[in-house]
Amino acid sequence: MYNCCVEITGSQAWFYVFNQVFEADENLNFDQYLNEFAINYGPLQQKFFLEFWFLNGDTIAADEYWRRGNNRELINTGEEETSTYNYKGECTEINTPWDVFYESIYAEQFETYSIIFYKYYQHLHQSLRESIETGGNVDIDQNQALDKSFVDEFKQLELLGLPTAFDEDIDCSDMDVEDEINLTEKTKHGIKKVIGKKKKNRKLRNVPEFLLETKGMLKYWRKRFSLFSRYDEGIRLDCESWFSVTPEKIAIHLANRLQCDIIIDAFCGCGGNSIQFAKTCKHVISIDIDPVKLSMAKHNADIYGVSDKIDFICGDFLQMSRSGRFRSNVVFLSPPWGGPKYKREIDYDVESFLQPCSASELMEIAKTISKNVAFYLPRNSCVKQVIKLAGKGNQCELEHNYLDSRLVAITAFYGEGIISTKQR
Ligand code: MGP
Ligand code: SAH
Repeated sequence: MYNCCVEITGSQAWFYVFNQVFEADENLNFDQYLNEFAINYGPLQQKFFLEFWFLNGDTIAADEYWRRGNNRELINTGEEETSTYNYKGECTEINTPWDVFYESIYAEQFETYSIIFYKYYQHLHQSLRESIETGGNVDIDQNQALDKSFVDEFKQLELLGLPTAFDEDIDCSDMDVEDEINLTEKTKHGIKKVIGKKKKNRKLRNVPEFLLETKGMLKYWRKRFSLFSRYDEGIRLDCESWFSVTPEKIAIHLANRLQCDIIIDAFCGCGGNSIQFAKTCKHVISIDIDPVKLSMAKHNADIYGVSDKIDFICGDFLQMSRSGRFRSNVVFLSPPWGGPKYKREIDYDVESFLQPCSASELMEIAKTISKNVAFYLPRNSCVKQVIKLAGKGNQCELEHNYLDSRLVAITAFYGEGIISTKQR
């Protein structure tokens, strides 16, 4: 019987990342990549997981140990409410010896990781195949190289509703807490969530008025601590920034990858990326066309104690870069994608839908400043277009950024200075 903890707000989502380097050759035929991936599926998954565990294992285990032991709002979702609490209603897992607990978390994480890895494989497959034979849902067991038992296991886990922190089919944005509970119970195929009383009666307090007034915005507020862990210290965001800001765990990861002397954050918004860049880079140049966002970015950077490392510049990045005044080691691009409706596209055309201009124009401009460019893009971007941006004969590293089982965005890296040299 599966027994898992589900965090309703999703604010403690774990971050998963997968990367693959592509060559932008003449005919952009990716069958070779897909075949290699399929043949090496098992070892690749193992390798990715070990890297992930090496970096995050201790933190995850320690965090889970604390959460299961102390936080009563985390709920046992097993059929029988026996394993998390004893008959007195006290939490029992805190008494589990550390090494036993650590092993169980390792096994749990491997299971979750396998599912996300499979989703990653599916996504790559769908976006790279010339034609999608199965109507957009490529089944891994079509490929003889893969183990059928894995597919069965995946389907079983999916049926059981694991992992559940972010569920792709459910938009809970405009529901009150009670609705959310009912809906979740209905859709989890017999997995009963026991929701604590305190949570049930919770009122939506301190929600900015404009988020309540605009349909579909409340879900971003629910994720506020995954956007900024120090949200409660007075973080300021305007409407566009609520849905555009890079979640903190992704921003931290990108900042570690792009560590350098000078980085330009060409579309800095309210500072989600700039703040983290300031922690790993010597100097950050943060540009935005909107003065209100820029002042919010400065305020937010003050909260994180890093504003002295950032130059905030108000203006149009396209015009400013043409002036030839800027030099940097890396340029980071996270332009507007056309609002939350970007996800209506099956294959998001980065040449038509990005603002303020096409991806190739943006790339051309960025490359006049530095040959190292990182591009934060929609998860449904047309991957072939993204790889093509590297220019014939050059490489592009594609990185899939997941929070829990949810693909949040894709980051593309161009330029030898930032493409990871690790062999996959
Ligand atoms: P989302 O798809 O609107 O959220 O944005 P979510 O929760 O995946 O929505 P759901 O309805 O599918 O559940 C996901 C992430 O994409 C956000 O957290 C931002 O980091 C990023 N993002 C979204 N938009 C619309 C933009 C944008 O216009 N520009 C940039 N740079 N990032 C964006
Ligand atoms: N990465 C940011 C979010 C960026 S959203 C974060 O994590 O907080 C995209 C931003 O691009 C918006 O703030 C918008 O004001 C800005 N923008 C749009 N056109 C621009 C232009 N021509 N030059 C500079 N900034 C622009």
